[in-house]
Amino acid sequence: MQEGKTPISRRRFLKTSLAAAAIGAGLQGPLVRTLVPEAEAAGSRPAGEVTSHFTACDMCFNRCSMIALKQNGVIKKLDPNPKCLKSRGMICARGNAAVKHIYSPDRLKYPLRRTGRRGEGKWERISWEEALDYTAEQLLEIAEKHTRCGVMFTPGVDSQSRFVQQFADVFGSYNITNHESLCLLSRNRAYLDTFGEMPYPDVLHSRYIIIVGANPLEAFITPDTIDLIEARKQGCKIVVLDPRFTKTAALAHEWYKIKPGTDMAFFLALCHEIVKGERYCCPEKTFGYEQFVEHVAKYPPEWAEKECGIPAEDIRRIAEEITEAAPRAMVYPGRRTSDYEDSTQIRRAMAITNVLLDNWDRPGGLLAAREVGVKSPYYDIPWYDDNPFDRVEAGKATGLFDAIGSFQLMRESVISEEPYPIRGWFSFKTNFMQTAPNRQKTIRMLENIDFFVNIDIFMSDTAWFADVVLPGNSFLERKDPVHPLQGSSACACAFMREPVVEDMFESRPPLWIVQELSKRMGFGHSFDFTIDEYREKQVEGLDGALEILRKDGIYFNPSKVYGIYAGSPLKTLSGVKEIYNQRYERSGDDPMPVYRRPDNPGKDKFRLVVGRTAIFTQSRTNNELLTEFMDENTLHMHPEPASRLGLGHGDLVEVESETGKDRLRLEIDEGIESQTVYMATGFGSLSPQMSLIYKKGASIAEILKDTHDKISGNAAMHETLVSVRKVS
Ligand SMILES: Nc1nc2c(c(=O)[nH]1)N[C@H]1C(S)=C(S)[C@@H](COP(=O)(O)OP(=O)(O)OC[C@H]3O[C@@H](n4cnc5c(=O)[nH]c(N)nc54)[C@H](O)[C@@H]3O)O[C@H]1N2
Ligand SMILES: Nc1nc2c(c(=O)[nH]1)N[C@H]1C(S)=C(S)[C@@H](COP(=O)(O)OP(=O)(O)OC[C@H]3O[C@@H](n4cnc5c(=O)[nH]c(N)nc54)[C@H](O)[C@@H]3O)O[C@H]1N2
Ligand code: SF4
Ligand SMILES: [Mo]
Repeated sequence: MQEGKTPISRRRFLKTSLAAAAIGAGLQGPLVRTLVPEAEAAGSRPAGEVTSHFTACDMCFNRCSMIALKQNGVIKKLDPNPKCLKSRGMICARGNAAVKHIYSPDRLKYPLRRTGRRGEGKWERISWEEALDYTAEQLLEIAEKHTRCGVMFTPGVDSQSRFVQQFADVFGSYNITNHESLCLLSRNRAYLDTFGEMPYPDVLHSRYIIIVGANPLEAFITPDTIDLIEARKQGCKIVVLDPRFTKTAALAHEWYKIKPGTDMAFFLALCHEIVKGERYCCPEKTFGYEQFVEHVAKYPPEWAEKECGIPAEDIRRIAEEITEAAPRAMVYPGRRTSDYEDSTQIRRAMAITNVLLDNWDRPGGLLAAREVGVKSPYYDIPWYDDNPFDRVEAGKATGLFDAIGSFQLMRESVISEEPYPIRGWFSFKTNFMQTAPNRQKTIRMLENIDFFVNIDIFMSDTAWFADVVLPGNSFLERKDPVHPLQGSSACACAFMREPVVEDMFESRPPLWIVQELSKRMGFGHSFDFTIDEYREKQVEGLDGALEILRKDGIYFNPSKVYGIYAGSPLKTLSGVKEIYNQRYERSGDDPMPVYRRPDNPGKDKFRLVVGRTAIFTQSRTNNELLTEFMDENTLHMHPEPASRLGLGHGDLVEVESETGKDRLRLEIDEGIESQTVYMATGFGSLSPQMSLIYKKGASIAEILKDTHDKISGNAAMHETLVSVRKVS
């Protein structure tokens, strides 16, 4: 292995990264000079045998199956597993850069306890024994004073999050939430309330795809990202609506620089045109078709043009083209929809367009969700008489998901102590200081939290404010349960991880942490199992699944892909596709989507929108290989308003909303709508131990307004209006 301080060059990294994407690529020699002492030492030994190990990437939620190549005890390279159909045998640059995720000098090494004020950065190293005793004692004390629901849990989304969830359940709190209320709940709500389940798009076989408020060529979703490129090669037409010229827009045949927040106008007009033709929709398979025809009569393309800026003749033509291509046509459902206060209704308009295209359960359309049949072993949840009736934010949004709730609404309740106090926080693998809008409010919430324990592999901004920080182990060190990945039946699969290397420093697996805590808290029997025993229970009835996982690293059991519902009722209230939603009617929401004009930003103000880069996952920017591509974020602004405001490329600017402000450099961007500005997420870190991003660029979480979608309670980040001024 290469010694010395030279970091890998950007060009060399790109080359290796692309090579890794080629199916079956072999070992290309040492990739990274690690910064971990053991690994450094190993590097000076004679080259040992290279061994390969199945794992699955954990750099984002896609969890592409991977093969890790190890030599002298050090991970040298990560390759894609060609047998993984869901990821189409690919790993992306982030996956490849996972070597720097595990071998980062910033990794948390030992349990720490805060000694100064919160956020002051004064810590003492403590033993695991002490950390566990103290945490157990603090949690029990809060339960004693404020009931079990007085502790809230954010268990992350990970193969072992199930154990953190189980720990929260057995401990007895209902106040459990994860990142989903900052991500996709409004989309899920809309599709569940239309089709009875969250469908998976059959991108590969589609002939016409409209993509709105999504950017799958940068925000990777497998297999969609890869299939989109393949579908285009096969002649699929792609139309993109986005206020920014994204990579997906670059792939598209047509891109409309839409005014943000006006998508529903486009879809209502599109439906107005589609129902005139009555070509594809089958009214007998839907609930409320007649009412809908009447409803959209109010929304002709000429009206929509004034709202969203897309010419009426284009809307008419797209309606014609897409009905021609239907049922092998779709409005892509997208994923992150934490954007507007009527986000569920916007996605309902998109879902209803899919209903009219009659693409449900058919090739090139939307497919039924399926898992391979991995079981969730049963556990008892005790009853606590003194617990309150419901979760703390219950009833604060009409279509809140009972099991997930809403982080923002929960945060309001912690601050107001209504309807009851929450005084403890147990967090695993989430970083809400960077990913929840209004960072100052999260800091304010902590004033009401007596004890906060955080498990991470880095001193994230959130860990920085904790009372006890516990070092988790990374995915390359973990032995994980079998993990099912939901998809269409063509893509549903399962994987499991074996440790590629041993736990580094004093990092420990989540299961071990909750086992140790449970023993101390009197419910150790609930976690009296090993991962191996757990896996056996998970795969009961799946013949040979564990052997296949050991042999191939991935398990599929493909079945019928299309026509799964043939003749049988959907899981909706009416049993058919619901255009008119009766539950919404009962809860006082619009049973069919009604257009709400977004606020005009006003003179010299802008709407701040959020969006992914292909390089980073959410706030996980502190990676030496990835920051070579971008080491701070910039504010993207169209040249016209920039020159009007006297701002130039590279100027330091202050961006201010009603929520907060932060500073970063300006980037002139011809591809952005003129009243919209954009910056990447995951910069302007408060924690000095995120050494590559500490105070680099701005934290968008400081600026984003923390309002929410009125139905699902999902965050509504794009409701943020900002002013921008030059800092002299
Ligand atoms: N590389 C990478 N891949 C990822 C992730 C990652 O962090 N990095 N994260 C994963 C996760 S958790 C998720 S949820 C998905 C997210 O996947 P997507 O939802 O596809 O990603 P976003 O980048 O949030 O896409 C939102 C797009 O909407 C545009 N937009 C903003 N406002 C409007 C509007 O009013 N109308 C329209 N039509 N467009 C608008 C934005 O400019 C942006 O391009 O990506 C997943 N994949
Ligand atoms: N401004 C803005 N906010 C957003 C978004 C956005 O695009 N912009 N996107 C939204 C979306 S779609 C989502 S899904 C959410 C995501 O919200 P979060 O889940 O809070 O975001 P991540 O950045 O993925 O944070 C994951 C944390 O887990 C830690 N971690 C990584 N690997 C491990 C591990 O193996 N073990 C442990 N214990 N910890 C680990 C990381 O260091 C990091 O601190 O953010 C939402 N919020
Ligand atoms: S898309 Fe990239 S980061 Fe996400 S799981 Fe796959 S390889 Fe990892
Ligand atoms: Mo997400």
